[in-house]
Amino acid sequence: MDVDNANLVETIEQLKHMTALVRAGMLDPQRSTLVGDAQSPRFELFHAASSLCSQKVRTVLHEKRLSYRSNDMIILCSMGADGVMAAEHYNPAYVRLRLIAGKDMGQALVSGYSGRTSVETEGFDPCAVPLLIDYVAGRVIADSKRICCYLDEVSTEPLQLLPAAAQARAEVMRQVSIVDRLPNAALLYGFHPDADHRPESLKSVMETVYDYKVMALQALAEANAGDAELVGAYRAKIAKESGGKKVCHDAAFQRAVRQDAREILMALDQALGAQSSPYLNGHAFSLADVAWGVNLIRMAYLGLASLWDDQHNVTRYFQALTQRPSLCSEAIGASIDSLPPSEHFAGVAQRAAQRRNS
Ligand SMILES: N[C@@H](CCC(=O)N[C@@H](CS)C(=O)NCC(=O)O)C(=O)O
Repeated sequence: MDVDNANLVETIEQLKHMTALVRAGMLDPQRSTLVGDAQSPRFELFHAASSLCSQKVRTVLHEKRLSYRSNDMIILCSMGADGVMAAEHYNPAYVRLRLIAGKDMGQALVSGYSGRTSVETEGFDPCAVPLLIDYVAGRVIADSKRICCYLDEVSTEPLQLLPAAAQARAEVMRQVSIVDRLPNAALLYGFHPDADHRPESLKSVMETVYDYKVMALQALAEANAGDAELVGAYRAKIAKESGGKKVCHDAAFQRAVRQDAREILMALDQALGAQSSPYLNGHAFSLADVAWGVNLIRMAYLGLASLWDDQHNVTRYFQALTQRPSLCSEAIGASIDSLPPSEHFAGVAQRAAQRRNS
């Protein structure tokens, strides 16, 4: 065995040890399952059924028909009899794994809140999902955009989600980046002053979400005071979530976020044009359609489909995307299974169920 190979074997063993620690810290072992046929799959995913970024990665894994170990984590903190219960992705074992991926990206840690979660504009969030492990390459990869591109590169069958031709590829990536910069966190967590259509039970969770997050993170920072890297990671996350709390009831901020989303959808309508193809890249289903599909489905769930009511190309696009089996299962089905029922989603859910049963 040469030196490189010996290093790789050691890295993989280390990763196996670290992921076992993360799994051991999850409350319910049944939330760790195998997806696909492989008994010992190449990939392992730490994610959450409800998470938008996780839905993008799972849609890609589904499209590629890849087997993986799935760890569906609890990403909400809750109040128990003994105080706040930290979300599973705040667990030190998981954050340590994520920090490896963060270093690989060379991005500074997140330092505040804008309502967006793009790593390029906000910095790296060390306490977030999804996270992918590749046990063949010995790599840990964070950030949904990066994970999706990585999977497309290492697994080219049965379809490529990034076109080979440079111009088409650049256009797909341009759209993926636009979606990545949508103010998704603000749309999910924020209280709109005049038109907040989120399910009531979701709104009530959002009233305490930031307080519980910050309490849990502060307790973790104190409990791990001897580990400077972990403390730095928790402090970065506290800065972000405290920023979120400050603006979640700020009417001007929430209106600006909604307007921003509306303008981005208007630009999408123009980019789609009145073409005959259902998808963005002319005809082939691409990573841009994965990203937009998951996002438009989330917006519909939140009661925001009215943002594109008057945009016929987006309306047609949304109809086409909600028929794609991968999006039906990984975004629509997963949202139904993991989020409170939404009256605005009933039609989408019903059509998806009919398709799955037909
Ligand atoms: N840019 C990152 C964003 C990651 C992110 O914000 N994940 C959300 C779920 S979509 C999360 O972990 N939320 C729970 C939390 O922040 O505590 C990505 O695309 O992976």
